[in-house]
Amino acid sequence: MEAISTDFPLTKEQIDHYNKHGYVFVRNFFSKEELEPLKLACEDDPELRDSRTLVDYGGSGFKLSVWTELGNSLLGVLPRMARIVDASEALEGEKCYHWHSKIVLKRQGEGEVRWHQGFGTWYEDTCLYPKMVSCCIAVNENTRENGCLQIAKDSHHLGRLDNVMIGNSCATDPKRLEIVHERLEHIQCEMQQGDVVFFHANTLHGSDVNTTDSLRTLLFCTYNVVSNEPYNLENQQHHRYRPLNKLPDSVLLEKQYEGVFETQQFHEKETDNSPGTGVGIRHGRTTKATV
Ligand SMILES: O=C(O)CCC(=O)C(=O)O
Ligand SMILES: [Fe+2]
Repeated sequence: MEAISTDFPLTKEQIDHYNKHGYVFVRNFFSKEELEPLKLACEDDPELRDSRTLVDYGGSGFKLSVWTELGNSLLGVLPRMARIVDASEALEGEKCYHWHSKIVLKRQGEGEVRWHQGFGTWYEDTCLYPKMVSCCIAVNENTRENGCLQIAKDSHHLGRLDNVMIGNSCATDPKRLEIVHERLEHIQCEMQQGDVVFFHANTLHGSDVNTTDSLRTLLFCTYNVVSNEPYNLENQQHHRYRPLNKLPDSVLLEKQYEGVFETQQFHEKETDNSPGTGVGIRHGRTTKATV
């Protein structure tokens, strides 16, 4: 059988930009037709089958739905598309597996995401290297007003920064963050439906509240390199290596999936994560608070 690969690989300039600055935008990576069923399903059920977990920093916080299982729903098919897997492997320079995916949907008044690095959490998952890449897909238009993702340019060169617990979650140490914000350029990831931004595990990012009355829907697909599987697999339900069987780029247009998220298995919703229980949500994973 012929190996499946994308017809639209990233260019050398795009890969160089990612390595230099810790992120790269690829406009129109997905077409509107490919993403419209997901956009409509999110509008129809913004609670995503009651799968959203609240990350509560004491303010509005934000809510996310996380999954690792890649079944036959649109949410299971999309992270396996050659277009996105080949791009992630080109950026990491190694074979990758699916770490997890999540939808961060912001309704009006929701969505403060304190600044953090993905590797803050994934380090705790016992990965040795920050060799993960996230592809953030604008499922609908993401603007400053509705709380688009924000990135600190070149911050992946800082290494892993310490975290502090705030509310039921963790965020980058505010003292160091202040200096980072003074010195590093701040990128507002405004995107049209179908645009994506890939960013590195150590790239600092956060976002503001959605001040509009429409939704802000962002889909994250995160990949780890195969050689960087967590070294401690005890209690590791979700992040073990599993072979990633790529699908042709055409699967979304040809609607080769069964429903959008009706059958999707999400990670269990956290129930007792109130501050003081000693349990903190680490952006998609519950762990003992360490700070
Ligand atoms: O949706 C956003 O704006 C950022 C969310 C995020 O960084 C996360 O869930 O780890
Ligand atoms: Fe994040």
